[in-house]
Amino acid sequence: MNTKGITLTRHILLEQRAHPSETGDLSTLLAQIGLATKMIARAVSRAGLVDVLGVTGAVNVHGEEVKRLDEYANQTFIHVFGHSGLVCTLVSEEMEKPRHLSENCSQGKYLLFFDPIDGSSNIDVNGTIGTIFSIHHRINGDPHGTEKEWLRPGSEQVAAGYVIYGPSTVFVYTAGNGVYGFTLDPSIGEFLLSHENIRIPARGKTYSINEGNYPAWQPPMRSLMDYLKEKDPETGRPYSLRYVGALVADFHRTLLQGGIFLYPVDTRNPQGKLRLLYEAAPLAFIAEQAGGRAGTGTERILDIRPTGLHQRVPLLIGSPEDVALAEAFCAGRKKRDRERRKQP
Ligand code: AHM
Ligand code: MG
Repeated sequence: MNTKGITLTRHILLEQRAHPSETGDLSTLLAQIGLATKMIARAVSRAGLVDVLGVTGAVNVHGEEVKRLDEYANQTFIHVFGHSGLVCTLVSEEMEKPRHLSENCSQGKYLLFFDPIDGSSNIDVNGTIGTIFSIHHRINGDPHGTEKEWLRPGSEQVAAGYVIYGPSTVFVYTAGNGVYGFTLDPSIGEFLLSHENIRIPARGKTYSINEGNYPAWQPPMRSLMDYLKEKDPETGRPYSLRYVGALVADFHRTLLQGGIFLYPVDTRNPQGKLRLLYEAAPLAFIAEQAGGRAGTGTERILDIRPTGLHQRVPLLIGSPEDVALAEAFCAGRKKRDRERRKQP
């Protein structure tokens, strides 16, 4: 059946009928994320006209300045889910501690992890930004939740997704049965199916990384970047560099066109920069569902058992062959292979 053009809500209901292990609650929850992100998209589209540009003056748990739009988007999620009855706990990049929505905890079955505005440094220059989310089941009835409940590996996610606020607003999600994308039609205020069953190409032609950090990387990462820039048409090199500086935007391009996004460890970020629970894990779930791969260089992202809510990890994500190549460099293998080939 051609379902192109159907609404997000209808798509979720059809999916649920085909895979009935979840109740209608997950559909409602995803639809509510759709509502929250439509509200954020409206603020983003009028950012220069309404009072959402600039900083609040506060500093978040990561030591970063909180932008007004970060605060607005975070509050929007809290308002939308405050009376939903579905989500007991919210964990956000903008909140040091989990936020319990106690009125929901008697029946709310889910935990929601989110980065309300990803790519905040793009806000004031009308650059692309996004929202990322990850949904887990609660595992016990404790009304206040426990660390054990929050610190779960990405492999246990029920659903995950992101919204990209670019020239158009696009909602991409997986509930473990493929990856689907919906474009917001602002004239009717609905997300409509535009990208059916997204599959990532096996390899791409671009790499995406903050090259300004080159001197601060470890030697294998520098070697990988040198290798990708060498001319060798047989292996599709040199690769082109693309870097928006908003993970959602760089990942979305990589998902649709192939290639690799990397945020490795460096001397300033010895654990990596990106956060596991609401940045790396949800995108890793989407990447794998689309046939891609996501790791730290030595470990699969979805296997990591978190030790802290705002834990950071190195992230290598994208086309399976490109990520495998990067992992070979991290393990010191590729360099040796190359040197061997060059010997007479
Ligand atoms: P944010 O969620 O606070 O905006 O930070 C995460 C962002 C990612 O979107 C992006 O990939 C990365 O940080 C860019 O970092 P850098 O400016 O160091 O290249
Ligand atoms: Mg972010």
